[in-house]
Amino acid sequence: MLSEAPKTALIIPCYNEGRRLDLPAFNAALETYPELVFYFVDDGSSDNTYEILQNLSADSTRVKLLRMEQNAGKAAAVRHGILASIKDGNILTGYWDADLATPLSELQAFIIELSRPGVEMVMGCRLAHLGARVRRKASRHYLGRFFATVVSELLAMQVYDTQCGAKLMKAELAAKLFASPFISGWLFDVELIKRMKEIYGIPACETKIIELPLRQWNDVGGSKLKLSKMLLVPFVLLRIFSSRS
Ligand SMILES: Nc1nc2c(ncn2[C@@H]2O[C@H](COP(=O)(O)OP(=O)(O)O)[C@@H](O)[C@H]2O)c(=O)[nH]1
Ligand SMILES: [Mg+2]
Repeated sequence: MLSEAPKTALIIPCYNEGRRLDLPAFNAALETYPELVFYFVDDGSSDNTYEILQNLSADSTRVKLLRMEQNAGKAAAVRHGILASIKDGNILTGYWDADLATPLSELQAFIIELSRPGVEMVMGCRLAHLGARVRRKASRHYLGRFFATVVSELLAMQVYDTQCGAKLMKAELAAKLFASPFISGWLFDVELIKRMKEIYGIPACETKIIELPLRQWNDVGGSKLKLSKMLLVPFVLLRIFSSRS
């Protein structure tokens, strides 16, 4: 643990996560990181997600609970939480998938990277390598690698993994990147990098953004990403890259 960790917010978007939320893991992280505040955003869930989160937030002042009246998609839910976390004066803010596919034990490495001069955004990177435990189904891995290669060509930047659901950044940067709504519901990570490139240019982005190879990443079952959404990827990318944000 860092001795002087900055006030850090993690937005946890939750859509029908009642069966996947690992409450002990979230509570353990609150003990490990005294400066950490969770912002859970219930995105119009139709299961008992909101009730579970109400109980969790009743037990800690460092668990905030936000709610979208209707299901608005991951991008809108994350944006809602990020804007609230900036208003509350957090120094670092970011988002983390509710299924904890990236375990919260990885967070410390993100915070350490952000303490290095010039670093403004840290993105988890699912790079399977010796010494790490990164396991993905072969189909998701190859689809993911194909997608990442196309996106890095479109961005003209060597990004290895835009879609990992664990990202942390300086709140000052987040205020710029999340200022306006996103085109896409769940490819907004690509839009974030595109926005950053438009603000700072490629050379600066290559030092301000760090991809952090995770030591552990688990392919948690129960993904809500449906094949129908995957088939729309080319069209969504076309919209993203033909627009100016
Ligand atoms: N707000 C919101 N979050 C969603 C939606 N669908 C998925 N999520 C959240 O996005 C994160 C990743 O979702 P998951 O189903 O694990 O996707 P995958 O691991 O990328 O296949 C989780 O925190 C989900 O609760 C949605 O429609 N709205
Ligand atoms: Mg997942």
